[in-house]
Amino acid sequence: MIREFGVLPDGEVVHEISLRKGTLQASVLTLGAIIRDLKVDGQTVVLGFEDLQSYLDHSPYFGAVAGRCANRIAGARMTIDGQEHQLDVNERGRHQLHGGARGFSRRVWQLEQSDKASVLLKLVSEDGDMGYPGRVEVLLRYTLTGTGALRMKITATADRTTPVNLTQHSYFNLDGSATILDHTLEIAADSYLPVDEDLIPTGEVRKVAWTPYDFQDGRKLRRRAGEETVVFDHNFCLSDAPRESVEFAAALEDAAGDRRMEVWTTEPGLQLFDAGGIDVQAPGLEGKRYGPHAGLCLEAQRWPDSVNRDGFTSVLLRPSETYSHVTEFRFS
Ligand code: G6D
Repeated sequence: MIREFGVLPDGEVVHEISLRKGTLQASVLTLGAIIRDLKVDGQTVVLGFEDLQSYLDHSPYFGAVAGRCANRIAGARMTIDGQEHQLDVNERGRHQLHGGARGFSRRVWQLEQSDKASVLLKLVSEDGDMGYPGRVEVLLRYTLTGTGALRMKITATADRTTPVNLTQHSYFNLDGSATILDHTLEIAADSYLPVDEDLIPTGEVRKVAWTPYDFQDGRKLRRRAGEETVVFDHNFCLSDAPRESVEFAAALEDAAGDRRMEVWTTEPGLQLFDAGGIDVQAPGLEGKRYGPHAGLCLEAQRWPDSVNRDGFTSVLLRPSETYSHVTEFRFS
């Protein structure tokens, strides 16, 4: 089902597409390719809003697809094939976050096709968009599968060499409780990227063993004694480079252990952000107030700030290549 969700100040119409398959129901917006709502057996498992204005005024990227380059680019600058590019600055007055002020999460995507369980969206990002070189065409399909998963498949091409690194930025909360601190999270990563005071990777790849970042055997998000100041807003290293097909990345279970979500992805990195700093000043889905730790993001992507790090696998997309990314959220 497709309905008009709202109209942007510039007159552009935002549509909502409702999908359904088995125990899953999803609502997708053409604004930012946002997953507005996702229900498993009738239980809402993501954070979102009921109205368009709240997305424009209050959303910390709820459910959106972040790009052209997800996460931070240090100094909002990069050099490609010897040419320096100044990107749009939208983070702490000096960096870029999630592709700039009008990144992909703030754009209205074209609705190409939809049926009961899937939707295909397209976005064209013109040469110079947010400071990036080259025109990029992105195709994204969300599918509810017969096996209880939401699958996102993205491909992109460019007419000039440019970085492309997209991620799905849903905030999950599997039981609707006030915080996810009693959810248990497992991440299949034996190392992570430490960050500086601006949350930008320092370049070091550090082992998680004997640190609060060891999620290999599963741990609750709630900080243990001595971890009171620990922040979870880091990239976990799943592999060095993208994989051909999806592999297990993470598993999240609600406090009672009744609902489980697994993340499977082709991407080499997983940004864990447990939203300690959010305090959303507008009612969310079902009238909920979203305070600190109301949900957590498991953002599959290539490693942050790769454009400025020789040691990280390149995120550059060349005109002869196709960017490809598949992430699945599997529920049981
Ligand atoms: C991302 O890692 C970042 C966070 O630091 C940011 O605050 C959030 O998006 C909005 O997950």
